[in-house]
Amino acid sequence: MTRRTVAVAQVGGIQPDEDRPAVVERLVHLLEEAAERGAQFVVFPEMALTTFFPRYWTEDTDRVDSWFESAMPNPAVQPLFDRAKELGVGFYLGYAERTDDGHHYNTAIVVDSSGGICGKYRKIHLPGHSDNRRDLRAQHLEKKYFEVGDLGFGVFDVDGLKVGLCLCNDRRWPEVYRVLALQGADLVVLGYNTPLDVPGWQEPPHMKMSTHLLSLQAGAYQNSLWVAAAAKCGVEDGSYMIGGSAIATPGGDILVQALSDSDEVVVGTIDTDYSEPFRRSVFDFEAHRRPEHYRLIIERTGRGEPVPAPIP
Ligand code: ING
Repeated sequence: MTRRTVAVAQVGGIQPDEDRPAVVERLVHLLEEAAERGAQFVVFPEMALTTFFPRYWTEDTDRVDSWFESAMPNPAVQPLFDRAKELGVGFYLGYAERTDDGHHYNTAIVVDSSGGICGKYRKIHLPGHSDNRRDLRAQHLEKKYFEVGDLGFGVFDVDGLKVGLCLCNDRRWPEVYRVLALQGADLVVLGYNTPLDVPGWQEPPHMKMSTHLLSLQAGAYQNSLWVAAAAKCGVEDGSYMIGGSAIATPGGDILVQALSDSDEVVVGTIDTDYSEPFRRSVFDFEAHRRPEHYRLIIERTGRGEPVPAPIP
């Protein structure tokens, strides 16, 4: 059995002119509160160091470069790594990554309690568009600024807990949790930035929150694992993003959920034993899954015609 006290560190809006040291100071304060409340692992949001810049169209490469980290850790983020190590707390952090050979990813890392990076993920499901839709109130240009991740969906040992990583839109795709569950993940962690105003899909506002929570609960329940999700939320440069940071249980319940849409720490204790009854019954993968009938999931990308099924 592994019990781990996990904190989800929800971060309120980061304004375009907020510099890295100021942002990192906020993250350190959230980390300290989490540690004070017994947390051993802290989940920060996606792109936790900058404003959600994919809302802007720009061809100013210097401005774009200013949003990306070319090393991790780096001097601006080092205070977070140092404080976490002092407190003996591991963490998940999302940020925009520029590689030495010029690739750009929406990235997340996990750091263990000794301060070492023990896992990395580059976002695979990039929502939105890559063209300039200047007529829109808000654009969602992740396909312009980021390349599709090249690291797959990985599960990493973080101080004895098997932690699967993903980011934001990934949480809406059931394949993600299943691939991580098939690797034995005890806990899936993710950060997200979910604007109310997303091009092409103006669902009623309440559905932004309901589909977010549904995605966490379904992923957790259908794969008998814990899910911890941290929002960057509130108003950023006039654009509202939902909160709803939460921990979902392997039974599909919500263990804890943030109340606000600003900086807020929520803490819950997860227990890997709690997954066992589900894994030994309804979701005993070995006993019940029939991959030979799931071929279409791999063979097709989009919707197609029904597969002719002979009627015996
Ligand atoms: N954000 C959003 C998300 O999946 C989105 C994009 C919002 C897609 C609402 C569809 C509906 O939460 C990111 N960054 O993926």
